[in-house]
Amino acid sequence: MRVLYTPGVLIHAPRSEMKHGTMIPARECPARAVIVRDALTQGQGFHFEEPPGTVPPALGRVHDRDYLEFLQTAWPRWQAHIGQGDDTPDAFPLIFPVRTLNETRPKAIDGELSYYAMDTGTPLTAGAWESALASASSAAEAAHRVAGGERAAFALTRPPGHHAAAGKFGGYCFLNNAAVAAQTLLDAGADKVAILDLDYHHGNGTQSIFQARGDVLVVNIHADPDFEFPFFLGRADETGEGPGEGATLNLPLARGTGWSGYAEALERACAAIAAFGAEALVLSWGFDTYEGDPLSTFKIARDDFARMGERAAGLGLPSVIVLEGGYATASLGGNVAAGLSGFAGA
Ligand code: SP5
Ligand code: ZN
Repeated sequence: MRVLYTPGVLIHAPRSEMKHGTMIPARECPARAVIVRDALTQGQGFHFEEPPGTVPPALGRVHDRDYLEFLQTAWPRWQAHIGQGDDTPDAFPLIFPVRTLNETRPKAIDGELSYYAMDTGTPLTAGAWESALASASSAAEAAHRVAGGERAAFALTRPPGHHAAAGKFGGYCFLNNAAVAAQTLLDAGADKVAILDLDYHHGNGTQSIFQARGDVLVVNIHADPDFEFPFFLGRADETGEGPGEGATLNLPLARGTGWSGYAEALERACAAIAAFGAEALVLSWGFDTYEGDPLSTFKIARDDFARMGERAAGLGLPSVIVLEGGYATASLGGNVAAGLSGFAGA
């Protein structure tokens, strides 16, 4: 299987994030990509290639122009605002345009951060734009390969992407790599594409980007937002709108779900994808469903990732696989290798 990887994904290095009111080392860290890279390098049948260092055309079709401009310029503006040069701390928003406030975009960088953020859990760093762009470029290149006839390609993306909406960052995500892959497949000639999101968390960004479109089916299997981040999207009654009515499927699962409950949802997801008539698949694959993951309540074992990959491959669709979450860093390389090998062996 082709692997799209560039060291550009290692530049974004957040210092810390908040947990229960105190700051802890950032969970979404460069070591995640390093350990996956090393596991696949040592594994069988993975062929590495670097994506081009260009902005993928699909990026401007899934994200707002003003948002891309903000992301690209936020760090130097934040740095100037803070006035500490190289000691500038990561940028965090402080207020949100919630109900009772209006959504007029402010001019100051700290106001704009709040305008474009969906949570306080996503440090914006000096390297955020560069790594996010490297990831989106990897996802787009993987899609090009698959559109060109390869059975499957894996984009080793970091930071992840599925929480990022057209004009919002959050949940460790800045650019929606899965959406870029799906749009690239469409632009290359596919009429219908399915996105299957297997991250522990609901992919709110991906759902919102495509919720009013009928050409992309978005299916999520995830922890029920009644008890888990992102809390405000991902319920079973969300089915899409307008031309996208019926092209959103949410399969929220209970706290503590293990393989049998997960496999049942996966069957439903695959049946929906087959019925939709997708010509290609984007697997938005997070490994934070793992039993050892610090963010997870699910009980998915390494062998289960191989089964997951095998089932997704059973759809028989040309597939772009992008990496989302997974924070049991020491186990992440082996888990991803198991999942991809399961896919490739099916
Ligand atoms: C891509 C991705 O997986 N993003 C996840 C972002 C989650 N951020 C919120 C984390 C909330 C942690 N909840 C406490 C669980 C501790 N057992
Ligand atoms: Zn996740």
